[in-house]
Amino acid sequence: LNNDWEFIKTEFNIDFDNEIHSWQKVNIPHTWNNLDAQSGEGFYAGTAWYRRIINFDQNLDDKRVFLRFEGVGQDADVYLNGHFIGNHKGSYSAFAFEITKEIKSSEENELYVRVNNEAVPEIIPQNHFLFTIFGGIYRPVSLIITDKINISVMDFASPGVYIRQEKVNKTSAEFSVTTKLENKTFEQKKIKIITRILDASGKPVEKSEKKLVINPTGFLTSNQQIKIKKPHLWQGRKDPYLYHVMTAIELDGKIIDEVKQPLGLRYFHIDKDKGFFLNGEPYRLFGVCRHQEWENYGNALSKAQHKTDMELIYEIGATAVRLAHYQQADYIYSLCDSMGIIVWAEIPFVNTWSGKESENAKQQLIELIRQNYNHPSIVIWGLHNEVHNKPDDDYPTRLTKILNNIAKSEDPDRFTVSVSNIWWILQDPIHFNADLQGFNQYTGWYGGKPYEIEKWIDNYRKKFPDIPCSISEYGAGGVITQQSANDTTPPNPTGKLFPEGYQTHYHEIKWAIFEKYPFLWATYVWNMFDFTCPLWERAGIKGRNHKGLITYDRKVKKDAFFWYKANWSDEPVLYITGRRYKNRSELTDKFTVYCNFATPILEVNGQVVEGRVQGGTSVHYIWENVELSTGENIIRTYALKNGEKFEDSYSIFVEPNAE
Ligand code: GCB
Repeated sequence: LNNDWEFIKTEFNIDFDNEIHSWQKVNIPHTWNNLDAQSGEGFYAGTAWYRRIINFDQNLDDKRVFLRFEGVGQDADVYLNGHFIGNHKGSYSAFAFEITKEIKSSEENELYVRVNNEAVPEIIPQNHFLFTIFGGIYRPVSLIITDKINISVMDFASPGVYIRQEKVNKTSAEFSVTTKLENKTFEQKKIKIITRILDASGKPVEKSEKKLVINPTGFLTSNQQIKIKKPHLWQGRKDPYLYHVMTAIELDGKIIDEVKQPLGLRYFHIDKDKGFFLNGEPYRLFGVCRHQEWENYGNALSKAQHKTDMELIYEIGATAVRLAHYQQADYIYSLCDSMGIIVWAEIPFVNTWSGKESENAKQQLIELIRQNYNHPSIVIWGLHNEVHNKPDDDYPTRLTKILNNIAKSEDPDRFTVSVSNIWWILQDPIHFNADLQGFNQYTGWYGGKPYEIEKWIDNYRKKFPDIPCSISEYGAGGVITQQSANDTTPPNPTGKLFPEGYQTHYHEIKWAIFEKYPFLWATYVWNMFDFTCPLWERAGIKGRNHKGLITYDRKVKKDAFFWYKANWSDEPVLYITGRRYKNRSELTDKFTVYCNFATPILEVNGQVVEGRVQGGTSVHYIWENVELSTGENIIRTYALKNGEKFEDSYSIFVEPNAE
């Protein structure tokens, strides 16, 4: 139901106001904050209304009808033909309502949705401080029509089918397929559940059939145990092999409902000394965090935009992604499944707490898990981010204990994680609740120097040798229009200038250190893309967080992007940093090349430059005190890979004594 909606950004009364407003035509996905969040000017957090006419061109007498919203930011009241259908709180999870009784088959049906995106104490997140809670129906809306006996649509808007990988190894895979069924016929019925496993080419490889008697009450849970010998494992980026599970209901010899879900057979564990293991082999998790928003679109993204983001994350060579700070589009998790990128998924219990959000946090956690249970890429559920107790109130500890229990009973096979930004917090019991620890570690940005992280890691290791640790965020602001000769002094993190060169320097130091510590079970750059913070003004720019490796419009890969690509990816990378630092005033300067397949040569104005030194990792080459000429200088690097010549070059202008 994505086309032909109408919209007004105001409070509105369905009974009285229909004549006095002029509605704007919009399509879904839609947000009203696509421009004001990014400009930081006049950010509107409030109420808006959407409406749409639905016509049904089929007889629905023996059907059930549902509306499913994949994401509405953030408090939604749904009305159909004047009836209040339901409310959903939380911007990031899907929800579904049954509308069978309210629809009129032969007439126009009027659907109204009231949406509000004000931060309130009852809904997580509590504020617009770390990121924008965009307002709008910003993910697809579906109309689902089923028979009176169906695979449940209403189990927290999940697919109704849960594949639990119970015992997977290289020789066999045993898993259960649980299907939640409903019967609204008012009669007991005999049905058959047919579950087929298809290989990646669509060929059936296993089948399980189960006869059931379904009563016209409640959910019936059907369970099928399935075994595949010599399974083709899902092996991350190396081989993200996917089977599919097709679960169908057969009634009187006819298939009346069917759901398709992905199945990537894998097993994993974390070793406190050696980090993450996938299918019994060490598999290092390094990658980025991602927010779901683009310049001029906000969070109302098309599939193509989501795909572009995941392709960039794939290109940089990430093995892992933290989909922070909330549930993201189902399509994103599907792309992670098919690209082999390991996911940390989380709920938006971030930054602060009110003491009134527990019901909503529990609901969003159940929705996150049930809706995404079958994605093989997900291995970790995140419970909270930088939420700390107060001296006289341990509410966050109590709530996260409940959240952890929910995660464990919903899904006994994945890890839970707790995130803090202060390391001594480990003495705080909020951290005892989850399996794993994540630290948002910004040494070199919010205070200190980048290399101080090494001391931090060593101290952590001595103090907590048995508690697996990850760096859940690290990053530094970098603005491509801000260039400077001084790239090693940390800027003021709330100040006016965030030179790109400092961001590059910061990441060079950080990754060179992290690379040496495989006991860190994961590291995640904050962030893959610049994103909006409507309440911020940093680097002299309103409404933006600049820690992305790529600009908000996705047009420019900053230098630090190539640093990671050279270190992480198997694709050949040869890249000289500093191309946007065009106008310089010194006649000597430092040049840095990243190359992951050979030792590169550097030339300035056609002359080979001597004095190359190795930087922090094997791809990092530095030439200090390189002599330049007044005026234009051509900087060029080249290297050979199996006889093929790769090169990169740019020009700069030197004007001694220039400002
Ligand atoms: C953090 C938060 C993240 C912020 C980031 C920053 O620790 O978890 O949401 O965006 O710091 O840039 O300050």
